[in-house]
Amino acid sequence: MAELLTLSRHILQSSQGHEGATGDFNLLMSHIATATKVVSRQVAKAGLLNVVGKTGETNVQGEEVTKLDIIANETLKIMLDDLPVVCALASEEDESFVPTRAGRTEGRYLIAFDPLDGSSNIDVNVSIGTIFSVRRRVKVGVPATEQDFLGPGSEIVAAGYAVYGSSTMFVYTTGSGVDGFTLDPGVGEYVLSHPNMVQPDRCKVLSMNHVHRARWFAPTRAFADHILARDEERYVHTTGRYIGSLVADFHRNLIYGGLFAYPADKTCPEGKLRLLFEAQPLAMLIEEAGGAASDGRQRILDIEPEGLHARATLVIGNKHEVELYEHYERTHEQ
Ligand code: AHM
Ligand code: MG
Repeated sequence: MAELLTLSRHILQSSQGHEGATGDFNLLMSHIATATKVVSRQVAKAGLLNVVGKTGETNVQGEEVTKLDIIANETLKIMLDDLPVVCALASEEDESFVPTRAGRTEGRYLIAFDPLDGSSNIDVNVSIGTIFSVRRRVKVGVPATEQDFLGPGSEIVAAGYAVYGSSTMFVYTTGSGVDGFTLDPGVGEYVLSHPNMVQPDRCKVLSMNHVHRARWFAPTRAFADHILARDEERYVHTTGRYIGSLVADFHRNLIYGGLFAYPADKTCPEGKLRLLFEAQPLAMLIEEAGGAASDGRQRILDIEPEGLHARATLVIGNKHEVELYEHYERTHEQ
């Protein structure tokens, strides 16, 4: 039998030899991974547990909240609350960040997460996921402030996601490449299945919600038309795929090559996706995998969010197409 490299061993191996490595960070990563296993089980059992469907409430974004959203959010918070190394947690589902019980003043790390991305797909058995990022606090010994979360994405020390699909995968980076693990439900462990993930440099997939075309600004329309015209050899085999779960669209494009774009438009002038909870972690992952992420004007990782729930245009995938999008932003009037 071939030797299986589990996520816990991988985390341990990756940190060996790192100067100042205390084991705290490994513990934190392992806790995040374990929390996603619990969410994965909840997602798998959703229909059975009668937790599918809406609660009838709206979240801070004014969107309907599904029951699983709440369950995933609570699960992550409970599982990360007793880690002394974690100072505070910020969730897409909560208006403010929450200090942890164990590390509220001394904890060196802050975690931001979207507990269940793609929640409109829960009721219909379509892939959804959890997205997270970890940053180090500048100052310890005092309670965290919202400002501590609002640095540019370039300050993130680890980012990743779990995607709950035909199998559950955990993909993460600590700044030296991207590795993907598949959950073996028999042993309950994430096992290395996609070492050193690099996005292929081909635009196999274009992921945009073309139904929104009428509300797109001119540069976005010009960009999409450029690719859809298929005049260039590079786009002859490009196809369209749009799941409506960012994390699943991203995961597919990371493996196949391609671009995902959710632009600001006439209805959402700030964009829909959240900088802190969605754009920053995926931007770190794609850059580590050889791709790029932009808001059309600048690198996502250079933007400082104005608040926990700040939104942005997200254009993410192959460098070539990200630069093409930026070209149309520069050269076309809105
Ligand atoms: P969510 O975090 O509430 O699930 O919302 C974000 C989702 C993304 O996963 C997805 O890319 C996008 O919203 C889909 O939006 P639309 O239906 O407008 O295309
Ligand atoms: Mg989301």
